Amino acid sequence: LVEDLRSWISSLDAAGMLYRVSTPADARDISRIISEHYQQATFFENVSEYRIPVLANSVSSRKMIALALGCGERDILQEYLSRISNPIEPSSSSDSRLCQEETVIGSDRVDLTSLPILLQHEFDGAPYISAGIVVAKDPMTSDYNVGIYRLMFRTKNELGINITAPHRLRWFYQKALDMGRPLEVAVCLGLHALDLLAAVTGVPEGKDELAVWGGIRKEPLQMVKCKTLDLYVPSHAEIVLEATMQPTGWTEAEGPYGEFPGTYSGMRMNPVMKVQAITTRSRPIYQSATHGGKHLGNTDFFVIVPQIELSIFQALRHAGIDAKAVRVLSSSAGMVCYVSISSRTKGDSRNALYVALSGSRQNFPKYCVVVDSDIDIFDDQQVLWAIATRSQPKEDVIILEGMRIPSSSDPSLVGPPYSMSKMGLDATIPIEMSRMKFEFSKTPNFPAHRTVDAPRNSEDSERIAREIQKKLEREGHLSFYEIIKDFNDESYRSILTAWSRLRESSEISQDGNTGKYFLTKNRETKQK
Ligand SMILES: Cc1cc2nc3c(=O)[nH]c(=O)nc-3n(C[C@H](O)[C@H](O)[C@H](O)COP(=O)(O)O)c2cc1C
Ligand SMILES: [Mn+2]
Repeated sequence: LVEDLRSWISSLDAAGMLYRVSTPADARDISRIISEHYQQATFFENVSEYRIPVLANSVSSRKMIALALGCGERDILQEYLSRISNPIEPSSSSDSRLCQEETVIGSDRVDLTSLPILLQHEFDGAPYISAGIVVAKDPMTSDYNVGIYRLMFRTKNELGINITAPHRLRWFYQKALDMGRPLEVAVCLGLHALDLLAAVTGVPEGKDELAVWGGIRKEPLQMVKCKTLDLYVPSHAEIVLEATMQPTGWTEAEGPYGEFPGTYSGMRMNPVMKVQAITTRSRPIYQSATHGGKHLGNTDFFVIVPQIELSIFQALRHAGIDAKAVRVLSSSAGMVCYVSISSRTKGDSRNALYVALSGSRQNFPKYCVVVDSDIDIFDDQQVLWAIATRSQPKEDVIILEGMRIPSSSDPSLVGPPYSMSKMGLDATIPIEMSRMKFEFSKTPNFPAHRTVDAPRNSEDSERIAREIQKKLEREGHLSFYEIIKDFNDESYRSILTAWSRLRESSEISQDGNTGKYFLTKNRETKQK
């Protein structure tokens, strides 16, 4: 087997993205320690009271996703798209039963307190399993769905599950409910970054999510049948919880939870699941996903960012816009997005804003800035520069109202029912305007030259002055840089002295419009 949680830990370690804690850590201190080292993944080799190590924050940056996909940070979109476009069917003939090396079967024997389930935020309703990939089958069609859902610890064998958002698992449960039947679910815990990426990718109705998962891994998933459910799960999972959701509906209070915007979601009414078996690899590793807090830019929310970027990118391309790059900022909880485009027609940038603000499957972002393709949107300073120099608020801001929301966890929303307004900022140079005045002031880039040590003498500067005259005679209007770059091997001070002489004697003049210089006697004849 190639890619599992253990290989991911090694990859992170080799890339310097892992903070390793070898001394025993108390489960109560773990969340704090993780957040103190937010720029890395944290691996607790030894958790007091538990024989189970913990990995967290392991898909929390663009760097980590690029590492998992084996590509550069700017190539994530293309790599992700190419993997999604080449699905690979799972393999059921596998005899690998890694995730069932140890089993506890029966809801009376199951004990969730055997897992280091963390209290992640001060006011969370309870400890939460946060990195569980929930696998389920459509009760009507038997199509598989996977998704990551937060799971609230209730009792030794009972978990709350948040399925309030209109995600696919919610519809599966609703169908089972309508049929008066329980829904079987398997919670897979402890997987590779590529698996988490696959779990949030989502597929259109009727498409097989397991094949897309295989495509993202670039190899067939090795599936193994659950011990007590009619479900298959990837055999390389560290831990699998086999559970059923009873057809009771949304009857139990769930929450609060420190959600991805960095604030608490309020209470929700939600179903619960009863865990009837726990199967694990031998010496399993527990995985936790970070959420919210002060360092939003470095939480495991990041795993969903490529999906949002791809969704916006495809919508733009579909709308005939030559989009070059899309960046959703994790530090904004997905609410701010930068898009760079190459404008072909007047209106491209405006259309791009409307599409980016409304075209993603997940309804992100809230704010979008569109810039020209000469701006590197992965550099915040360049984007701010474009905003500062290429936009006028009155002309270039659009506000859209009454739009669908990405999540009701946004504390600024008013409702229910919820809808939101969105803002677009066009920081592109209008296509009809000259690009000249928008250009960067670059540093002068003098060709290779020798350094002059010798003290300057007045003959030198006299000779240089004459040569400058000749050059202007030949070439007409030139900038200061254009003039002096040909005297590279001379002393800089000699050149300035020569310049001073020419100015004193009024032999050269500066054009009041262009700032370029010309020979005074040639004012009329040599003007460009
Ligand atoms: C760490 C993490 C936790 C998440 N928790 C939830 C959740 O509790 N409820 C939810 O509806 N979506 C949650 N999501 C988003 C879904 O996993 C994601 O939208 C997925 O594509 C939904 O899958 P589905 O629509 O195929 O069921 C979470 C995502 C991440 C990365
Ligand atoms: Mn899904």
